[in-house]
Amino acid sequence: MRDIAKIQVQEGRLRQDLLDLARFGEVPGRGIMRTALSDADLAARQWFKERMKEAGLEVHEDAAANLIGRMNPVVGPTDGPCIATGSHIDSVAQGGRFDGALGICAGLEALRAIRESGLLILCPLELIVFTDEEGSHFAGTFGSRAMFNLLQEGEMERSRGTGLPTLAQDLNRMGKDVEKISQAARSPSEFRAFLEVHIEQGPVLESMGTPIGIVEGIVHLGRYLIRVEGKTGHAGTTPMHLRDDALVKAAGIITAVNEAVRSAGPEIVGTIGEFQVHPGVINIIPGEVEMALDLRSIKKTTLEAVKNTIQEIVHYTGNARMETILTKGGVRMDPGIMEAIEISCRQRGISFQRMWSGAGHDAMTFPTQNIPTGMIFIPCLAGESHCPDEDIRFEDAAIGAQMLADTMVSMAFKGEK
Ligand code: HGY
Ligand code: MN
Ligand code: MN
Repeated sequence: MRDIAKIQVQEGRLRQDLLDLARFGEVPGRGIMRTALSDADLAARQWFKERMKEAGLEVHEDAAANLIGRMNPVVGPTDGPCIATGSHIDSVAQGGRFDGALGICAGLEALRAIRESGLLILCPLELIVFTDEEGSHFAGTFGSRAMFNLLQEGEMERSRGTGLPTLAQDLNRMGKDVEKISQAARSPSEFRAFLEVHIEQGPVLESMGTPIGIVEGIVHLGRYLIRVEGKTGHAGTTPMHLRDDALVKAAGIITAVNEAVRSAGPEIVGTIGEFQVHPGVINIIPGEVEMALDLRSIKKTTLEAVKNTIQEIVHYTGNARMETILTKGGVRMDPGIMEAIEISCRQRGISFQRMWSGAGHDAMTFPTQNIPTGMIFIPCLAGESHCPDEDIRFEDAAIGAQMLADTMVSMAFKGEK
């Protein structure tokens, strides 16, 4: 009997998990401060580890601090390729309660519901909490890239700015040996499929009144560090014509970047969201500025063209340089998985919308390994995310978890001819 309708997620349980998880790093009025491997993140991980064990998963933490919960089949081989789901528990600074959190809690609820259904699943199912998806240390999607040996040389020793911890420091702090990071690597053949549930982080589903987004692909992302050098000096005694003010030069770059992105049309967005001025003292002329640029486009050619324009702007500014942190994304989701999600929606009478993701996710790592991948979005109220006001409807969260459970099982059954 393979009646997927027997799988029934429980909204109340999922809601409680989401509200309990939101307590870790919650700062009144400033949202969630649970950046990767911070004390709040470590405490949240410990809490979630217990929830996974309570759900009957075998839990371990790999060399990259990814948390992996595995539900082995009750009969048959337990070492076969798995169908996995996962997302992240770390947040951006002053982030929302549901970015990443929804995916891991919906994944936990889906696995609980599958187990409770009594359906005979003959392949292992996994729930993975990936380390540092948001890139608060450096490039982001660290855990999923470590899982497939996609780390860049030296990236664990890099940070996003003077005085900020590196991943190596934070991994050492939690007792990991970064020399052994390669032990986190897994073969793509260990995975039959990967699925991620996530909040849309945009306004489309909410404006359409549609509870489910079936993601077709994830945009190309480029992240760059721009450094501008000037000359520190006394703010009172240095005449204006003798100054080399790094902040004034950086301001020119920011304005030119904004114009370059806007003039390239609606298919690209660009953001300078991180900015450090040194020494950053009221009576010293700024000697150095570090800023991080984030470019995204559905078209790689558009992103490359704008990146090259910005590279020239930086070059002609004088004593300024731009380095690429990482380029990623530009992946398509698996048609078979999109179809399976669609079938689940139709069977449950849930309306859906196919769409692209402007946000990056760990789900963009798996297609690079030819692992069939799918993403399920649920609406964000007012389309808001990466801010304290990020909010959802818990019934939408339950629908997302239900579609995930149904799809994971239909994928498992599909493989069992
Ligand atoms: O930046 C992003 O797109 C994601 O929220 N990490
Ligand atoms: Mn995010
Ligand atoms: Mn996210």
